[in-house]
Amino acid sequence: MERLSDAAVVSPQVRQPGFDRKQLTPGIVHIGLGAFHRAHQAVYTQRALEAAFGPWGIVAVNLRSPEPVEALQAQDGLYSITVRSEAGDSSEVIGSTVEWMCAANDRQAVLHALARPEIRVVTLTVSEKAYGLDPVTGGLDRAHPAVSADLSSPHSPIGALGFLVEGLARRKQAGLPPYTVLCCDNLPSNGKVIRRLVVEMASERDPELAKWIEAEGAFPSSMVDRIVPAATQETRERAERLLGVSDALALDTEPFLQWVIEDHFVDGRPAWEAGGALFTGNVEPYEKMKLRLLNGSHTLLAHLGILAGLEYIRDVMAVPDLAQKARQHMQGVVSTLDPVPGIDLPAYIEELLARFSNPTIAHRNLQISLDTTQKLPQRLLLPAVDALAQGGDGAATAYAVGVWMAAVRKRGDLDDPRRTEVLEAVSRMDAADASAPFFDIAGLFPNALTKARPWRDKVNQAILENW
Ligand code: CS2
Repeated sequence: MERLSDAAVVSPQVRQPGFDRKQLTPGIVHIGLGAFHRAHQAVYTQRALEAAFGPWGIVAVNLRSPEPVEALQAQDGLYSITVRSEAGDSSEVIGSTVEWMCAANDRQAVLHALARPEIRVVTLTVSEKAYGLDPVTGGLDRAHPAVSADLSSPHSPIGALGFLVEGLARRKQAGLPPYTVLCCDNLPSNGKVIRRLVVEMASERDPELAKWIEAEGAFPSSMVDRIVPAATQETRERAERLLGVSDALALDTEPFLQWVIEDHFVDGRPAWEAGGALFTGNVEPYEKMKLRLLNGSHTLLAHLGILAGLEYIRDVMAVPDLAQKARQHMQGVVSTLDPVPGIDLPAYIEELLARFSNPTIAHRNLQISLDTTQKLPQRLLLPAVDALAQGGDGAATAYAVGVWMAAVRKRGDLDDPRRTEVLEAVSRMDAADASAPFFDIAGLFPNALTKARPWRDKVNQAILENW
């Protein structure tokens, strides 16, 4: 079968980039060439280029694996997404990517790209664990492998922060303005968090560099949302049928798409609003809403599914009692949210339940359970602290945390950067106070929860229900 490329003839039902790719020049470096980026920021950029063409092509950087980079190379930077719902499937070729590179294979190419004057924005989707954020201090986790490597060899970085800092240093040296750093990972106040980490890393090598970044840089926060399961052989076969050519990077995704961005850029940005992005002065209420309602209940559903031996989120949602637990979770944590401009929270909850139930989206519970120790704070623990501070009992969050503990007890193979510590806690679990060993995992639980006996009793109850 012929492969997707500039020259390939794609089925006429498939939407094509509505701009002249030959005229497209780079303006953005994106770090983290995963499925989420390809079905989110790259799609918004395509819409922006269609509505207001400009120098905003994407240079796609993958930090470690060369695979997606080689696939882009073989396909002239093109790939497809298939938006799936009960109403049917609709495919589109995405062409907003103009260059591609793998940092592990060619570090200098990435550093060179970051220092090019025409690059004005760097976006990131590298996952929560890649930053090296110490959850207790909010600063750098110096024991994080990439952080410690990049602190000791700042000119030959391996991690996301190291590349950001070395790229900024080269720009300062060249008399260029910094690029705007736009974090698109599921962390609260993600712009502020990354700014602090970048400044801290920069100050270790050169306090002047840190001051320049603080004074001249911009790190807008953003809330990103789209459910994009990891692609499978079935995904690629479906794309091949719909496109009439093969696509090694094909993805399935849901129709829903959202991006709320703090409008603070050093030197311009694409017209992402053309794809429906919302620019605002304060992203925090949106981030909190999404992390606590969507991601929090996702973590709950994934572990309920794992306990029940179910493969996908849609399977969990098909069991009325389990779907009801997701609803109860969201209704329980909604009181910890601030009002969100333009959003009706009860309607948002109903929409989430419908999205989770989409029968055409095969989102693996095991995929969502990846790295749960990195996700718990923003999804479940901070909302628990807020609920207790408001005089509530935090029952919803306690239940979800207990279900995670029960799931790791049942399945020792759940992947997590702190898996050794988690398994050590599991080995000491005792029905009398089943959650106790988890509270010894350094820096995981905030003090306010460690001290909250009634909340911990509720966690224990949830574990015993699933013992
Ligand atoms: C999921 C998210 O894997 C996970 O932890 O909760 O990837 C989720 O699908 C996205 O944040 C939706 O926007």
